[in-house]
Amino acid sequence: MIDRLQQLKDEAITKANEATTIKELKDLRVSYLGKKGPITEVLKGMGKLSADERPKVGQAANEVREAVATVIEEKEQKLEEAALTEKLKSESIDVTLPGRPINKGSRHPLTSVVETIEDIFIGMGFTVAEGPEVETDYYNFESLNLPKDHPARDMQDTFFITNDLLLRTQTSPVQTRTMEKHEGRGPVKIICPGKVYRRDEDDATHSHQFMQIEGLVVDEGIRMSDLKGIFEQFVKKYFGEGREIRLRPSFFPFTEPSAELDVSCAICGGDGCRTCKQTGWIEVLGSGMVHPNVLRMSGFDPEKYTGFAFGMGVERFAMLKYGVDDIRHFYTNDTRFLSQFKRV
Ligand code: 2U9
Repeated sequence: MIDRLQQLKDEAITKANEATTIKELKDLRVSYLGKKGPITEVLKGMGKLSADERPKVGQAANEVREAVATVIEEKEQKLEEAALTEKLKSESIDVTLPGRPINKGSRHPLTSVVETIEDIFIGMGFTVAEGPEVETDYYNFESLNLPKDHPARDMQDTFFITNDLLLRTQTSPVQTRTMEKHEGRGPVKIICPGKVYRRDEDDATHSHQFMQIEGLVVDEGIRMSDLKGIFEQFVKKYFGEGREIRLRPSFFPFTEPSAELDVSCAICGGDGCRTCKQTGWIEVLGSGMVHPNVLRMSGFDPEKYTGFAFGMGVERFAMLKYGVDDIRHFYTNDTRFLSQFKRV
């Protein structure tokens, strides 16, 4: 019996050493050490042995079991280690390789221009106010001295949603809403950036959706010279030193008197060129003293308070700054256009 056990041991150890997979070892363990295995079979026959031989065979059987189990375990460990080494080798990363470049987006040029202009006005004590893009007829028109039958309403073809609701055609309603909140007490000193909508045919200089920045200053004793002083500072900061400005009379229903602001042409230095249409001047914004009707409707006493307001188109500023010749570039999201505005 002891010989048979020895033979089983040698057999199992050889097979374990030859095994190349964990599964083979598991099967070996079951077949040699399991309840139905040959070693158990040998032990079952121990009843026939003499009391003398029985403990010797029992001890030998236990030694065989232990030896086989140990060899299987050790081989299992070896195979596991080899598998792990193989896995680590196949998954190894060369940390010295250069990284793949990540394609980062960039700030939209209109956002950059809005932020630049906001910063300039914040530096002069203005705060930024925002409001809804879907407006009521009252805030978009009535509160700005444009009653229902006013001919100037035709100037801006409007996207109406209902009889009374519309997409704002300018950011001015934000200003009358802000004035209302002040309940007749100055000062008000705000700029209002945002999207506006007009039923224009899109072409190189018109877009049915565009961006405006409007400004409003209301307080006691505000005069046209304050407006001019703010413009001088603004032009110096946005367009750089050395540009002249001029105010040219104009008309808007919400301001009286009204004026347009021209800046001397940077391309020709005022001599006249294609960009300034040979005039030497470039029109950049509209402005004026807030109409007394507008002040009154929003709760301010026009006998006590005066104010100035202005409005500019952001796309126009961006086109002048970056030399863009078609407003539609800002809205077609062509990355060949947008990626040129990456900041370093
Ligand atoms: C209030 C009172 C007055 C805002 C003004 C303009 C003149 C103007 C245009 C510039 C180019 C619109 O985007 S554009 O087409 N805007 O010329 N805007 S005065 O006047 C206001 C605003 C609010 C309470």
